[in-house]
Amino acid sequence: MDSFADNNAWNPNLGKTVLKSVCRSCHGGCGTIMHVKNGELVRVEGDPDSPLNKGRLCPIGVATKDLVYHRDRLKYPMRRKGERGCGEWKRISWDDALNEIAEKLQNIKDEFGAESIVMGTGTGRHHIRWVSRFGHALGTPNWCEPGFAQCFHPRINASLLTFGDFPVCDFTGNTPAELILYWGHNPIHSGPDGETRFNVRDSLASKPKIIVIDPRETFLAKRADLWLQLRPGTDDALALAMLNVMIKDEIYDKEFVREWTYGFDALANRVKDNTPEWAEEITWVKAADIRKAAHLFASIKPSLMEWGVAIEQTPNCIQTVRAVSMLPAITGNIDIPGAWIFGMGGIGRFPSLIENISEEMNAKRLGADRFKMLCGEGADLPAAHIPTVLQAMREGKPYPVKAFMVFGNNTLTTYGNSSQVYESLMKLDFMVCADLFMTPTAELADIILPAAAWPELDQIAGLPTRAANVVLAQQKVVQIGECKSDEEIFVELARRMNLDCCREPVEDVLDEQLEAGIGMKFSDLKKIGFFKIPFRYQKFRENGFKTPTGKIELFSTRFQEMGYDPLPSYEEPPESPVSTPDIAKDFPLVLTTGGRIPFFFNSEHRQLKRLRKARPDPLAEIHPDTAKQMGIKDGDWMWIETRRGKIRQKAKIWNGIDPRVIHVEHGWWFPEKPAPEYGVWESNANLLTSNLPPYDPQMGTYHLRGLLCRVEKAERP
Ligand SMILES: Nc1nc2c(c(=O)[nH]1)N[C@H]1C(S)=C(S)[C@@H](COP(=O)(O)OP(=O)(O)OC[C@H]3O[C@@H](n4cnc5c(=O)[nH]c(N)nc54)[C@H](O)[C@@H]3O)O[C@H]1N2
Ligand SMILES: Nc1nc2c(c(=O)[nH]1)N[C@H]1C(S)=C(S)[C@@H](COP(=O)(O)OP(=O)(O)OC[C@H]3O[C@@H](n4cnc5c(=O)[nH]c(N)nc54)[C@H](O)[C@@H]3O)O[C@H]1N2
Ligand code: SF4
Ligand SMILES: [Mo]
Repeated sequence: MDSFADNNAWNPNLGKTVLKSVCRSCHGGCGTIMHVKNGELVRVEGDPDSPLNKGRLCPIGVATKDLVYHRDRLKYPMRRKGERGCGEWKRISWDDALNEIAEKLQNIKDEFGAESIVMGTGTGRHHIRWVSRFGHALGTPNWCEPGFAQCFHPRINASLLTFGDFPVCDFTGNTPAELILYWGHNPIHSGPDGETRFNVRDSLASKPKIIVIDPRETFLAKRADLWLQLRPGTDDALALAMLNVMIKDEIYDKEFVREWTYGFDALANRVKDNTPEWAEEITWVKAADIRKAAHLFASIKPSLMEWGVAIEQTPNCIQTVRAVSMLPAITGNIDIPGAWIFGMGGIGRFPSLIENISEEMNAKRLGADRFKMLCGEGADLPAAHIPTVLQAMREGKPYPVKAFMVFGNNTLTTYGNSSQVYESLMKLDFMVCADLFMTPTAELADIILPAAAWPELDQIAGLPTRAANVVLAQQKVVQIGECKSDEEIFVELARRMNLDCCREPVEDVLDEQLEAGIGMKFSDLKKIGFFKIPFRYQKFRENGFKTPTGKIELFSTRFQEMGYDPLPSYEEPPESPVSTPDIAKDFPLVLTTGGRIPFFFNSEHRQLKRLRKARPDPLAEIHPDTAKQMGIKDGDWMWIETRRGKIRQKAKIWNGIDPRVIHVEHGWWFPEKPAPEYGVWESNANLLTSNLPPYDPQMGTYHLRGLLCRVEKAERP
């Protein structure tokens, strides 16, 4: 253990043994108690006082020490010895690493412009906003994240334009929901984006009615009063049909709609032909069940909707999100106890430094010419369009991308269309990767930086994400090797490059955000661990909704201004039994990917023995009838193939999936297999998915769920 505890001089807590913090191994923010002895983390427990988890931790949280002290942690910077991807590395000092990065970035910026440097990151971690912040300080408008157009931000951006705010579930109030609708969401396993799986479990204690919309019979679907087993990728049609029923049968909240929504008649007109019978053909859900679901949801108050990432991973993502969000809206389940609520904003605006990006540079953001809700005026925080970034790496068009700075993303496993991603990364002049572990992606870098994990750094978290009703301090309790937090790395790079901004200490930024939110300094928040803001409902009654009309915009004036359809509509997925029957002859099954498992976070944690024991191999779900036709038995390996590629996962045969559908897990690589590939081409779901057009017109979303595939029995790998 001594190599881990190398350097404790930094530690202001030396001598103290019990500190409060917040787990950030997923998006959730479970309060923790960190037991530290002589600079070593000896125990992590759930904080019984935290309103988010009340003392509990999930299997990933329980494995925190295993993560922090894993022998494969990256502990010092390294430079690659040979050709890109050769798998040979040499330890270097932080000084050498940062100087070299600073010099290379400066040269590339001078020769090709700052826009040819792309900042990359992964899903909502502590440092996600710092990645764009450093990019903006450097002068590049280009930063990207595989979740942005495909996860959470479609819900955020569409909600900001529709509601003027982002709705979250009222899990910490005193009124439990009487009905919960889980739409494309399995929060018992995933831990919702920015709430915690414990809140979700607790919300079941009062025995609400349950509706589940999911192609798989999940834990919740089994217990549901109504489970709608839809065809993957057709959520838009289902939502429109539910709106149709609510409006035709006049079971919506008339008073709320009259006073607080804009464009109801236009919506009614838009959905008038989207009958349950129309939707049955598209979605495979019985018309009678669609009617039942609409009536059940509308007849109970408070009804709560828990929506998930599954509605965001098709090229009709934004209109799907909009349609789904209108169900709570027209039933008046908005900002009342037990329903969707709007946050108290306990954390002030993050200084993203976007003001450093000129109008001309903003226009150069890759994708800005098309996807205004991802890259431009309709985006909360504009990001670049990933397929366009990759094209710029490969082809130098519309301009060359020469450098990619990856801070916490396993690009080869989590971007769609992994083969094309690989081809793109191999064309780079310069790539840096900061991670906790060596990954197949990090192996392609020129320089690798050892990142600090959450117990090794100071940050703040506001939960639920964006709402920030509870503000928590995450504090550094240990130092591992030479690891540095991503935030510190950015500050050091900015100083070395003599940039005008992003140079102040990290704590100054935390103070700025906290003071604007809860009026407190980080050092004070650390002492108490978290701060729960007294909640107020129905804030819209004071000043209206923060939209141009002051109402919930069913007809979106901002969409209209941007040249997009102001009303939701259905779009058949671009590859499906309906839109491409020719392809379906060879690839007859519908494929969905990435349903979360409780033991791993996306591509992470396969190294942790305790978690890996629970899921040693990747599982693909298949119905017994389909498996029988292929001669596949439970536990057999099976090939899953699309037009893009072929992978092998183990068959899990069960009745909980439609005979026409296959589900594969995502994020798989095998840290135990030989470098530099670590088996990333064997079971990785994104060898099957597509990042090719068409994209969502507003958001640029590509296609991860509802594709076409075929399967056959495979030999053991
Ligand atoms: N086919 C398919 N693909 C998908 C999805 C799907 O459902 N199906 N889901 C998509 C979604 S919703 C998302 S959000 C993305 C997620 O995509 P990613 O964010 O790329 O996924 P992760 O595996 O969670 O994280 C990537 C890396 O971050 C490292 N890491 C963890 N903590 C830190 C840290 O503090 N600092 C640094 N520097 N590194 C750290 C981990 O070790 C890991 O290697 O995947 C997307 N890809
Ligand atoms: N333990 C753990 N927690 C996680 C993660 C993790 O990897 N592990 N990942 C984090 C991330 S990045 C995210 S985005 C969230 C995601 O968490 P969730 O939003 O819960 O999303 P998933 O579990 O990916 O998918 C939810 C459900 O959607 C269903 N589904 C698949 N295709 C469709 C479809 O076309 N329509 C509908 N209606 N349903 C469909 C799947 O069967 C699955 O049960 O979880 C986060 N939390
Ligand atoms: S749910 Fe998320 S935040 Fe809570 S213990 Fe598990 S990994 Fe940590
Ligand atoms: Mo995500």
